Amino acid sequence: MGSHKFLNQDNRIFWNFKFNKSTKKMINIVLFGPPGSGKGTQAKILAEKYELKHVSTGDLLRAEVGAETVLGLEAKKYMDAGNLVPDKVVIGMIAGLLEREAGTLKGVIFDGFPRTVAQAEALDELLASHNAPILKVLSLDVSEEELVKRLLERGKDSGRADDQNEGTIRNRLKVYNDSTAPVADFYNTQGKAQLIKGEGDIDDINNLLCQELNAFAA
Ligand code: B4P
Repeated sequence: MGSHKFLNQDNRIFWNFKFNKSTKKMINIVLFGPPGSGKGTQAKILAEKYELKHVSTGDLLRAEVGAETVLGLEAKKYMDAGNLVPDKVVIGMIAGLLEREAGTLKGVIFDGFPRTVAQAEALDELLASHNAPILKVLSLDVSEEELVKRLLERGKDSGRADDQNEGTIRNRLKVYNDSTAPVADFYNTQGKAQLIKGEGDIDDINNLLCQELNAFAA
């Protein structure tokens, strides 16, 4: 069993993360929540702290859009309207990534995936073939008004079409309530979901998330 030490801003070691090198069991976490809840923000920090791969389907899709691939051109119309890109496309992207990289990774923080129950079922199957299930689903809890405020604020300089107007943002929240919120129930029945307060200082929220991940650092 190897351990990894991390430094906080005062350069004090605050975390010993033990990774079982003999079994190479992956540490796979889902960061869950509505658009604007801080998934992307927190996933970046956690991935760096724990040396896990940050997999954001939103970022992967935006890269395809930017490169004007066939997949990107198809995805763009869904994204700009605040709708979900079809499951088949997103699951295919994740399957490809795991196929290429799973053997080399300590673990993954999934950000923005899964977003439907069909995606969650597909992810369970994909990970079963690597004998590396999702260990924990950390779900960020933020009020709808705060979400709208954050996304409109980001829209001022993100250049993201889906952050530009309140109608599109409200549609994303409706899609979340209709299609994505049931994913939390899916993981609840597996006893893996944990609600985390997602409002307040970014560092304070990060500390709450770290406390949960601590359970895997025995
Ligand atoms: P994503 O890129 O996942 O977009 P998001 O949900 O808006 O991002 P996120 O929630 O991570 O943003 P964050 O809170 O970090 O998806 C975009 C689109 O891609 C989807 O609508 C869909 O069309 C498509 N897509 C992606 N995945 C898919 C899938 N699996 N299936 C189908 N379609 C898919 O940041 C929000 C803002 O809040 C930032 O400006 C940040 O600075 C700020 N913020 C964060 N924490 C804060 C805090 N504590 N206080 C104040 N502000 C905070």
